[in-house]
Amino acid sequence: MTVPKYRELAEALRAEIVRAPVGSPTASERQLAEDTGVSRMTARRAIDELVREGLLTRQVGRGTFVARPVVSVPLQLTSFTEDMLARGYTPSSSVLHAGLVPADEHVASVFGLTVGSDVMLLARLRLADGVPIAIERSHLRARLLPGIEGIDFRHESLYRVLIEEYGVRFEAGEQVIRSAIARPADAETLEIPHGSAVLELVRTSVSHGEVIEWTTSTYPGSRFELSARIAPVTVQGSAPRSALRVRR
Ligand code: 16G
Repeated sequence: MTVPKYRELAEALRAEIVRAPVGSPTASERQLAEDTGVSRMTARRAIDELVREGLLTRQVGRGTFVARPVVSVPLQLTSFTEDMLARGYTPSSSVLHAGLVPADEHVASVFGLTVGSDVMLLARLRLADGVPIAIERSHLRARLLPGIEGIDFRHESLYRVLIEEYGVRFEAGEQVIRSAIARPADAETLEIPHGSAVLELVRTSVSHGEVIEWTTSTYPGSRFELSARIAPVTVQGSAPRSALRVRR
């Protein structure tokens, strides 16, 4: 079956949109037709398709713009793999570091371990359809996950491994969200300009009352939004803990 030309063009544009900041202008129909050698009709159909999908928005008399962040991360205990698949992207990872490290004071206090205990450090660049989306640095309670340092995480979901290989399922978690400026090396890895704003999501996941995972996910600020379901408070005093803390 041959793919219609406009679909091919829409696919190519989708790959560009995933990198583009929200609100940035896209090429006009005429420009697109000229640049790619397709008819204006084909260019229009490709743009129409992306407008229908909600990736682009048309503003009369102004042009077409990137409509909203391509990745909208729900505030739930889901994995990167699940989040990306749910949005129609193919997730993959490039492993930046994987191995046991001694817990420093901060890591030790997060896990309730003594300083110097072995923890697994897994640092990954996460990609969607081959485009860098986030850097994730996960510390994991190594003692409960024997052999985890030997797993090849290039093609593996951490959460799948935890559930299927180790029977670890998270029953609770806490997520802190903060803004920061990308470290120079991270900016390069994420292919964003030096000094760009990033969103850091720090997740602490708990199973059977013990912290198993402590992960910092760094996302380019221009490409993301977070969404959370707002539930009414039903029982007095049972509201989820949520606080705006001042960072020092
Ligand atoms: C998500 C989690 C991260 C977890 C990862 C596992 C956030 C902010 N963070 O990115 O804590 O380690 O999923 O993904 O959502 P994986 O199972 O695809 O490896």
